[in-house]
Amino acid sequence: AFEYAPAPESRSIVDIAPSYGLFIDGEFVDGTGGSFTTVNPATEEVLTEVTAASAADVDRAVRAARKAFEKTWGPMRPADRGKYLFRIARLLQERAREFAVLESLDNGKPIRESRDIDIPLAAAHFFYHAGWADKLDHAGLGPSPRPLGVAGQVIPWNFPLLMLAWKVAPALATGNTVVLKPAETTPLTALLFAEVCRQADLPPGVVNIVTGAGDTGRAVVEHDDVDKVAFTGSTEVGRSIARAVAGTRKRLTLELGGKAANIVFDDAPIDQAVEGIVQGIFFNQGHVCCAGSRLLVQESIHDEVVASLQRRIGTLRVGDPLDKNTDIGAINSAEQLARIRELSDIGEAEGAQRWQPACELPERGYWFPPTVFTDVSPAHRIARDEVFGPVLSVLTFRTPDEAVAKANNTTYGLSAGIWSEKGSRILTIADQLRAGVVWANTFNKFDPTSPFGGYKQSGYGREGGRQGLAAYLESDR
Ligand code: TXE
Repeated sequence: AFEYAPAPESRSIVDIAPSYGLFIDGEFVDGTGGSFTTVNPATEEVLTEVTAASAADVDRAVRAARKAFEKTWGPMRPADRGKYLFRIARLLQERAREFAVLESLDNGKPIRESRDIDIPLAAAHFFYHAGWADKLDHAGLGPSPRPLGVAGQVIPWNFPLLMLAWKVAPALATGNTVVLKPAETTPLTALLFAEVCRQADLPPGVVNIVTGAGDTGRAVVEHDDVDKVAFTGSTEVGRSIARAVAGTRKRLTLELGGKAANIVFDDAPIDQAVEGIVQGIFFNQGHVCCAGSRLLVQESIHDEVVASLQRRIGTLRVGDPLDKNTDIGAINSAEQLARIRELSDIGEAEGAQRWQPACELPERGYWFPPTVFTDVSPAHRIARDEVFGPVLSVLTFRTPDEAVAKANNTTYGLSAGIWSEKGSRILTIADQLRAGVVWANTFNKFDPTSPFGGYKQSGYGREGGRQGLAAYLESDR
């Protein structure tokens, strides 16, 4: 059986304290809401104890953020704000290995992904926004762009540091201050980020990190003195936040779930497409809001694509996130694993064919093998619901019109992919897809210069690019 053997040299480069406080007004402080533990999902080992912020603690954080907005960060020359952002970006680079190992320990994602994607992209996000800080006048967002004030930000567990960067960098670059709540299963890189803020001499109160579960998130969202709420997470919680914010002065952006179509035409380069399909759904264990979870393949090449996909999946290694050869790591939590199992079982019960490669999973920890469903009909739950796990549903189409109709047949609209040799076809189809991001002959590519966000129930507002700045400015156009 598989033995879990963490690479000791990797593990030893992070220094995890036995317990953590909240980061408020530039200091780590005690909270009054008790504490909770965060667990390594690959071993179920407790990593450390983290403070749960009460509503009173959140109030303290918001007051610190307000004071910093009025006294230091708001009045600061934009070029000086930019210098702080550059400093943070460089520190993320300098401490990249530490961040990568910590992220993989707390989240379960393969070290290759945290090392090559999560952490470098987080740094890139700060570099990009550092450059904007003194150029907002030229962003085409109105004559004299003004920050909103205090931003309350709630983020999920799938890309803990990267989602923090998506939220914090544009808020700071535009002159806002921040109270951020990381997800309860992955608070550790946000706490290391707090240390980086101190190292960068960021004025106290500009960034505050309040750890905790949904109650803490609710306290952030509902605080009277928060001017802007930014949320990434489930559609259900997003809906409750929209209700809570309705009728207040708060601005709101939501980045919610997805059920992306990855469309493969018969003229596509098959090997390349298969790589893209694998990457599209198995990257980060499928814990990706824009995951290519619905493969729409042209009927004439269905069998060939599925056979080639299965061969490729058979070579994927599932296991120790700290092993550089691992392709698929651990599922982030027992709850998420239960949700994936349930939907996968429903898929089989509804009549779709479930295929999984022969693969031995570690005994401890939360694991789910890469899974492909064929004979899927658009009415099946696995074709409609976000699984948020390594589960691909394969559907077919005959004509381009049918591909578009099926791709758009979802309540979501975050992303989509198109595989074809014909540029004109790609442009025509992309134009008809109701999705915020469309990739052509690639998938899951992210860049701070490109706005990311959804149509329909995938939310509203954009993150990244010039458009992402608008969400943090009074003149938001
Ligand atoms: O999300 P939650 P969960 C989807 C995915 C997944 C499902 C459930 O399908 O299976 O959601 O995941 C905080 N007020 N996505 O339960 O609960 C919570 O503490 C304010 C898609 O983990 O939405 C955490 O910090 N905040 C997604 C954050 O919200 C509240 C990413 C997200 O947790 C709150 C994650 C409340 N009432 C899950 N309740 C994506 N779009 O990428 C919870 N939170």
